[in-house]
Amino acid sequence: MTIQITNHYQALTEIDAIQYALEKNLLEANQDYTCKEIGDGNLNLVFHITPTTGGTGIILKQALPYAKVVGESWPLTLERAYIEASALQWQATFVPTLVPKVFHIDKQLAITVLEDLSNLTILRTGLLNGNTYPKVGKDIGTFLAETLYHTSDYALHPFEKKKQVKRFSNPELCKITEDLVFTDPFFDSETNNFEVELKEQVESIWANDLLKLEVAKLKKQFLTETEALLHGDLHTGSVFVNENRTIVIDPEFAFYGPIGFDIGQVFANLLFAYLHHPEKIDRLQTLQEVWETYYQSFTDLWNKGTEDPYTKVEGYLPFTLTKHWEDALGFAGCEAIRRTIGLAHVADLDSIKNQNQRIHAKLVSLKIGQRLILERKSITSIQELLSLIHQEVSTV
Ligand code: SR1
Ligand code: MG
Repeated sequence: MTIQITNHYQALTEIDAIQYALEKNLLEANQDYTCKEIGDGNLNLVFHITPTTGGTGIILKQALPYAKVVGESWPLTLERAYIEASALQWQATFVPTLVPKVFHIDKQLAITVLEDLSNLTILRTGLLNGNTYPKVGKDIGTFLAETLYHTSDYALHPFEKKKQVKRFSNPELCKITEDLVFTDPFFDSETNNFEVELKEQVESIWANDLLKLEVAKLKKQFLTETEALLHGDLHTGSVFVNENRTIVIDPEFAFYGPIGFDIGQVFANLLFAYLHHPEKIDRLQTLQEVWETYYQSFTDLWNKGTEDPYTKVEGYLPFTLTKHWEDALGFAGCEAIRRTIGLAHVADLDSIKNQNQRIHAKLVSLKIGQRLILERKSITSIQELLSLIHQEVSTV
């Protein structure tokens, strides 16, 4: 039976997905195909279509008009699919080997067809399974420097920059972050979700006005600073890896925001990987490599030549990088807290089977999160950050 696929939005089934890809000449017609919906994220359908005889296929990603993690009661714009595809295409001009190839975009049906990356593993899963990826820290550091620098005022003419800020206006997805990362976890909100053993810590967070003042400042930065086109949701579930390749996927939260936000999300999610396997020190080495690569690559790009004459003024580059560092620490702190007690958790913490170890890891995450927010301006080096993490892991 064939199903009529119109230009009006409808959520595809596995059979529809094959038919759609055939109609759009994205698959060879004289073969049979198998399709499996493999989406394990919070928001979208992801179809993996392969020839029945085996081999590489394609990925067809379709946005749903609501947040899958909650259900149809949480409607969500379909425009995010187009924002994601547009971000991938722009990022590909700076880092073609670090993002997936986009084969096809359909604005009406909120579909993006992408290269098949099923021979790679989601970084979070790979790290949880105990694997190590020697290239990933440098690759993510490069991705951050290239995408953030080239989309910023340091690289773009002011007219072009403001055009891009408009193009990547993404209010609904930003609102999710504003609520779930910056607001709800710091108040007694309905969306929060935490184990009863954390209650005392959580209540002390809700009662800590000094902490909340700092989070308010970070949220204000997120709301108002249009420094660069961010990925917007750069956790370890947004990265595919194997020993040789790193591919950053899923920029549906892309928008113009503060540079430190992307860096901070990477820091926090590598911290979770370490808290899951505290014997695997390479997780923290990866974090260090992310920052050191970012620092060096951003510096090289800046020194090659920029739009703004002030970039030649002594002291402006260190001032800029210090801001990115301090912001990254603060945003990492918010991410650590929200993934521990907010709506959307991470498997790194939730899947720790031993109850005592799991609660310990979560308490450490909350403690480090608070310290990063409060002490972000006094932690001045990656070594100090790593010492703080070691100290908290061994004392809570
Ligand atoms: C309702 S969406 C929950 C979370 O999933 C996404 O990946 C983002 O991190 C968002 O905060
Ligand atoms: Mg995602």
